[in-house]
Amino acid sequence: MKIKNAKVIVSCPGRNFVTLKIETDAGVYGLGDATLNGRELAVASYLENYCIPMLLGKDPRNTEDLWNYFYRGVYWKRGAVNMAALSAIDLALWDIKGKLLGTPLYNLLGGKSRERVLVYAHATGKDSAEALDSVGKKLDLGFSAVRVQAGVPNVPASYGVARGEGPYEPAAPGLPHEESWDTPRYLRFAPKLFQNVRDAYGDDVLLLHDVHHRCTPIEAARLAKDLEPYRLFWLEDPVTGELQEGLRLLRRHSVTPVAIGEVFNSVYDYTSLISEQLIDFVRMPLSHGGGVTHLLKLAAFAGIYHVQMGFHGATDLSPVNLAASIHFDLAVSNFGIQEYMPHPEVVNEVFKVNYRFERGTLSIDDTPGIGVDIDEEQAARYPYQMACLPVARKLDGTLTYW
Ligand code: EZ4
Ligand code: CO
Repeated sequence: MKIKNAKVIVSCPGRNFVTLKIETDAGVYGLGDATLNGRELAVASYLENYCIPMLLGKDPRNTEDLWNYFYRGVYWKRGAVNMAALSAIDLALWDIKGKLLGTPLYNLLGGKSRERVLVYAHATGKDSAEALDSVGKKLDLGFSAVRVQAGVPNVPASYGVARGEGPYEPAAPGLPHEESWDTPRYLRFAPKLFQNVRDAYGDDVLLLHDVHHRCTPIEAARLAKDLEPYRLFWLEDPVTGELQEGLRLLRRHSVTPVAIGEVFNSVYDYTSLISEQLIDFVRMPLSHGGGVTHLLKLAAFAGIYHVQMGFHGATDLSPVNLAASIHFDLAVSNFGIQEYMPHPEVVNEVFKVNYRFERGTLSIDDTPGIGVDIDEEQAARYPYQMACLPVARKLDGTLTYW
């Protein structure tokens, strides 16, 4: 059996998605998500100019060998662009494997450890009152776990706050826009926000919060300690991911659980963090972290240390990635929670999805493989539009982490 063709489909139904389609001479094809928000065409070009010519003629069933071909076989390993491309290849090959065997992906990963996948929603508001209102709306929709973000008083454009009426969506058309940030104000505000949420909605709701890389280690330690009374499910990206040592300081001061790694792209980003027990949840998504092949190894390693999986699931990951994540979440024993930001309706014109939200959980049907399809004619109706994530500046103008 051979790979006879592969192509990259770039489409913008509301936001840009990069999809890899690998076709075999056995009459089945597979889909992988290669979307890298704000750098989409870099991955598309890498796939088209380098990876696809190398894939043609190879046996699509050899997922382990092909994974290594595009990891060990690439002298310049790792990196977001390289790994997004490799992840898409790996997902497409596992999709093919499931279709060839006539079984949904979760059966190839150990079968079901659970019937449904716990997900968390995003609550957001320009101030504390609006955020509280937003939490109530998510609970009304059936969610039992909610990430809470709110505009910080006297910080003009803080992270996690929707710009208009709709849900929070960070990328905007054109070159990067600028947001502002002030950590001292944030550190005073965040504990009050969570006090208000607990007072309003009680102890049962699972609460999450994303610091989005903004704190220094000592600030992160202060925040994690001050949030302890509100028993967060997790505190995400309290320090920027490349400063892994920073988490040691946080751990010395707090038992607030830590999730990290939505911008990581390798098992090797996690080995020290996990073996030194510096984190509690893995965020690295299938579509950036090397696909099913790499993440299965990471999940097994994490499980030994009682670290759980909590995949990134923002709208800048395509329905192909979300569906693959649900299969993975159903199967691995150390599943924790799945982020779920529903894609806007228009995305369903391009992608035919096989998952369903109900009572705070996602489930998936038993279509073989990943089970998501793409309508190429519809995809062509939504050509690529340049869009970027913001950059952030402190109030004095200094560029900081967004
Ligand atoms: O800001 O995916 O936890 N979720 C997040 C996301 C990220 C976006 C960046 O593209 O941090 O909302
Ligand atoms: Co995040």
